[in-house]
Amino acid sequence: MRYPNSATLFEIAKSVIPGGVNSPVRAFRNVGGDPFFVRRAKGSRIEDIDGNSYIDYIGTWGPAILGHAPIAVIDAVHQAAKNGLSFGIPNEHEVEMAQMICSWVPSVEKVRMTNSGTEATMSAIRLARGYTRRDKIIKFDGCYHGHSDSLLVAAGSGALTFGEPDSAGVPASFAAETIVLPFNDPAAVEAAFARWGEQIAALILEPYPANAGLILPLPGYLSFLREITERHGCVLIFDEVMTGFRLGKAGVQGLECVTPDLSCFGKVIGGGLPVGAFGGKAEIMDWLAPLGPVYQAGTLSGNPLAMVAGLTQLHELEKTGAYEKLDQIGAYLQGGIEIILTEKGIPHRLNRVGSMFCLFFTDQEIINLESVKTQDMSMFRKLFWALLDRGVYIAPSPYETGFLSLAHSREDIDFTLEALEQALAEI
Ligand code: KE4
Repeated sequence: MRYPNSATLFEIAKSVIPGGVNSPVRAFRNVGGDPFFVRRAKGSRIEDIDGNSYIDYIGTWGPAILGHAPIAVIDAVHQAAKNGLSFGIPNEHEVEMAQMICSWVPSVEKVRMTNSGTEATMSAIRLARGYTRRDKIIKFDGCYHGHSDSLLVAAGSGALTFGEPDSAGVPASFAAETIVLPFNDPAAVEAAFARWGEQIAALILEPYPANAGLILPLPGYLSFLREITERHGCVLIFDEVMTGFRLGKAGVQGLECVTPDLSCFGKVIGGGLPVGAFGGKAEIMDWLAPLGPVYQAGTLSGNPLAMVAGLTQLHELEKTGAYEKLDQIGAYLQGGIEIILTEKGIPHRLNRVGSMFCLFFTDQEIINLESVKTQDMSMFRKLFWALLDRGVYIAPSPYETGFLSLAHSREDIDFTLEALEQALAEI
């Protein structure tokens, strides 16, 4: 069925889908106005049903690291689909995926596939609670780990976008087991362990928080978290749903040489199809059913199409220089933006690691959620629309992180920088 334009389709969507979207951040509520509807995507570009084309700096929130619709992934999924769409029976592709994750991420001795990042983090928390027989968990203000009840407390991403970091519907008794601390504040962590030490099952974090914009840990902070959790018998969980396989073969834990007990993954390992995974020490993972008493399951977990899509994508990333290329194109974008904003005397912080970046209109150092909130939101909203009008699509919220892909060319970056110059002149 073809619709005349996004505006008409959005009205229809709102009549049958809450808010017209299947995930809140897509609703453009933080920037005002209505979302467009996409018709197709290829490489670094997306096209909407209104005939507009944009350079895409979201990449479906992380999975499209090769760019959209990479032919190798399309072909592999097409071939696999001919053998069946889902089995609910062990299949070779899920074993190959598990072997690949264990091979790329040294801290992962065993791994279980899920169908989303939310399932991965929810399951990792349940596993840590079962393994330690403790109930409390620590998370950090602004970190987003999906929408499971225990973790939808002071969350980032879409929750933060709507200023509702604590969702309705989460029983106070659940939220009471979640201790929320400011990021990059060792004293706060020390105090929490001094008060609840032996009750804390797990400490979970995005090692590079990217759901309140991109925040980087202060030097030594991740090692400090590793030491204090070790000291208290607390399971350290790195949520690398976004950073895993994006910032290098071993994600942040590879860059920082800090080894968590459990890790969560998603996005890139599904090649755009629904996926999640959690893994780590076999001693902990073996507490999962059917071996152990911690139940966890999923009809489509390890399904052949998501596994084949993810495996094909990872094999492409294994090719020489893939991560170096991502870093180079990221540096080219960062350098260009810095020159423009510095020349115009616009206060800003631009955080970037490899192909992940985030621009904040503030002169404050970005070290935690509070510093993120000092940014000029109005300036961001104006820039979002001015860039969209010029064919550049950035995240519709200042609490998100931008992504580059191997399909982004220097010409795309030059086009983007020109659009930025013009946009800043307008707003
Ligand atoms: P999903 O359940 O959306 O697959 O994954 C949840 C999740 C867990 N952990 C981290 C670090 C994540 O970034 C996410 C999901 N990321 C957001 C983007 N900020 C998904 C976008 C959306 O909610 O629509």
